[in-house]
Amino acid sequence: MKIKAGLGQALVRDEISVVYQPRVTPDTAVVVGYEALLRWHSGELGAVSPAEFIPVAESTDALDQITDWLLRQVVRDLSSEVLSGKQISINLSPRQFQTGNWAEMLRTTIEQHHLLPEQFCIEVTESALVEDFNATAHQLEEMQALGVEVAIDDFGTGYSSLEYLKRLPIDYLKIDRSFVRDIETDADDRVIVETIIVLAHSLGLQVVAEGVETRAQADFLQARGCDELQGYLFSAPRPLSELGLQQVKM
Ligand code: G
Ligand code: G
Ligand code: MN
Ligand code: NA
Repeated sequence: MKIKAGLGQALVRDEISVVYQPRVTPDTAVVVGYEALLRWHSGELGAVSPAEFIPVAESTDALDQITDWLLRQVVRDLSSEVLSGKQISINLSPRQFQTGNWAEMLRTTIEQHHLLPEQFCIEVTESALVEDFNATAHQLEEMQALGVEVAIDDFGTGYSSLEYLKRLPIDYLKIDRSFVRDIETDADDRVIVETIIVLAHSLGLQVVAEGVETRAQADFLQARGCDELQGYLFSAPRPLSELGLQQVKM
């Protein structure tokens, strides 16, 4: 209840912010893009994790308003030197494909600000496809027609049919960090990760591994041909002002 009430005021109280986590190439750790992630520092509750407040925001219209704000903030931040020429990934919750036309929102934003559509990647979880396949598929197709890229987030943790991969306009699969975490010790996780990479590449998709925390994980993923890596090994999500050129560890 407290979260729900606080969320209604969060934007006007300036308590919401955005942080960026780099996606890097496996060999030289060159930053190719950033994932934009929401942060809420509530006056009453302190820092509230998105894992806690997003599900609550989803059940009101707060999430659409906050996402709207996020998109505008990202557009402002794109004019900074550090983000220029980088692709920004934005997360949309499954339910948002039923409450808003995000393809249209992106089209208007891109036109108004003379941006390149390839500068945006939309991340959706598999559950978006399960909850309302038609609405989600339609918007993803519109996004692809615009030139915006599409990623399936947390891949392997949902219930979606592999057939969706064939039928939908997808550019990236993001391997969920639960499969990456124990790569060094768990032979099953290694096989799952290898298989996701082979599957994605066979379908012409690129692969991003999430939650990369150790050099050994990065080396394994690189050796298996994973296209991009994301995780604390390279950088935690940080505010724009703290994104430096020297932030990424090799
Ligand atoms: O950043 P962190 O690991 O705390 O995020 C936890 C969860 O919240 C992740 O699943 C992430 O995708 C989600 N999340 C963060 N920012 C956004 C956002 O802007 N929109 C949506 N829908 N989910 C987000
Ligand atoms: O579900 P999604 O992929 O959008 O979640 C992204 C979240 O994962 C970010 O909010 C971030 O805080 C978290 N995250 C990013 N890198 C790492 C990492 O290396 N390890 C762990 N445990 N979490 C991470
Ligand atoms: Mn994500
Ligand atoms: Na994820």
